[in-house]
Amino acid sequence: MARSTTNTATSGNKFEQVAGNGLLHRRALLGRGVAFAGAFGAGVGLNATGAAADPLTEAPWGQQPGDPVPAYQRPSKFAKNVVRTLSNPNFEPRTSQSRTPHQLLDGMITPSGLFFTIVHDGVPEIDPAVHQLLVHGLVKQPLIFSYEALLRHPMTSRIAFIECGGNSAGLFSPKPLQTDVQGLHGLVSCAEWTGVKLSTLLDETGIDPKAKWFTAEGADAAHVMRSTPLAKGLDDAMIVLYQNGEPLMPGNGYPMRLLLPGYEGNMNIKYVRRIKLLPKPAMSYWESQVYTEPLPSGKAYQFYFVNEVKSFITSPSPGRDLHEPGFYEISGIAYSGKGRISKVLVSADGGKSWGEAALQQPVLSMAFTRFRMPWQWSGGPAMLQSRAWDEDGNAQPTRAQFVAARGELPSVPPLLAFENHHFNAVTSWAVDQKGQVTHAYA
Ligand SMILES: Nc1nc2c(c(=O)[nH]1)N[C@H]1C(S)=C(S)[C@@H](COP(=O)(O)O)O[C@H]1N2
Ligand SMILES: [Mo]
Repeated sequence: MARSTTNTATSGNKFEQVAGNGLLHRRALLGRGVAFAGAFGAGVGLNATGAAADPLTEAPWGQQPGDPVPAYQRPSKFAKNVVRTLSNPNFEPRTSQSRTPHQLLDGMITPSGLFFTIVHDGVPEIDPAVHQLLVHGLVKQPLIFSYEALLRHPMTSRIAFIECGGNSAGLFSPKPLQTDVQGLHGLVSCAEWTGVKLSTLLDETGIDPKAKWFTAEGADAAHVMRSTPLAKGLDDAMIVLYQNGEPLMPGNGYPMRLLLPGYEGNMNIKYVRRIKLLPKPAMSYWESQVYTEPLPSGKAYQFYFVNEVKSFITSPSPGRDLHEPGFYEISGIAYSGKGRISKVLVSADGGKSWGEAALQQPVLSMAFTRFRMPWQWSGGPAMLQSRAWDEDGNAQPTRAQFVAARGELPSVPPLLAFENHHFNAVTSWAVDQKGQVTHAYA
């Protein structure tokens, strides 16, 4: 059986190069099978007689019946490394984070079991028959909603990402931390959420015109509480009951959570038990002590709500090395808390030249957008970067622009430290001649 590594992509000159170091025009992705023949290296041809015997030889799984399907299916044992990493596996009394393995996933939806989690005081085991949601404060008529009562309300669904303000905090380090996408950017995920719009519940309670803000508070021991402008509450805030079509996972807020599309993670209160309308922010511990940052200017970075436009390449990436020169698809995730992604540029030469990536449809507001870029790796050193723009006109900053505005830490911080929040600058992956991929600052 012949293994074809012929490089038709360059020898036939079938693909238009759009930027330096082998970036090809995105139209090369439009299913041109003939042009791609042999370009993948791993494509295996038939032997001289055309016999296709080998792939059809019966393996053990073709010779006897398999196992019954369990009531709730788990991934194949051969995909057992596609799991979250846990920051606090021994469950010491502190915050626990679990990080999404983006380098091993594709598409725009994060499976419920791999959605990142941050729990400040463990995962509560909440009985939905007992849990209640109180809506009070500056309302005309305070109301209590049971889980059952919410299930009888009109529901809506939307796809939205949630990102912890501390995601990518490791990139504040003056030296690039050597870890994978999961370690650097694993505190963001995207799901389909279904629930009752907060505006529907506030229609029932009525609103006192003095109300300008609301607080949301969780029923777990941490009782995380944050203040949000009421305008956001009346716009697209949702009391979520379902995640990717199934009841919320315990780590993500079962039986109900607040979703504030595009607003930083900790405002999306899980296990929500109270919504209280107020004339001004509550200045809770969580917003005045925790999610407030000193800026180089001496001012405080506080009440920043929106997760700014951001992107990163998930493949190739550290741990997903290249094994031989030839064609590769560069793939990654882009998102913005300010709307749809309008454009993603990719560079293979550390930002000297850029080509426009293909955006996988659908491109939705405040959701992950998968981008794809065809690349002909010559076998030489490369520096891969992605940079995103959103429909609101915001550009993802380069690292130099970001450090000038926000500063970097004087020493290497622990990977999961939250000293600094809202890192959204360009990430760079260095590819060496062996095809090994490492984190770099270009
Ligand atoms: N009640 C409650 N809500 C909470 C938290 C918590 O510990 N308890 N963690 C917050 C933080 S810091 C983040 S980033 C998001 C994470 O949501 P997820 O765990 O569903 O990904 O939930 C927020 N809401
Ligand atoms: Mo967070």
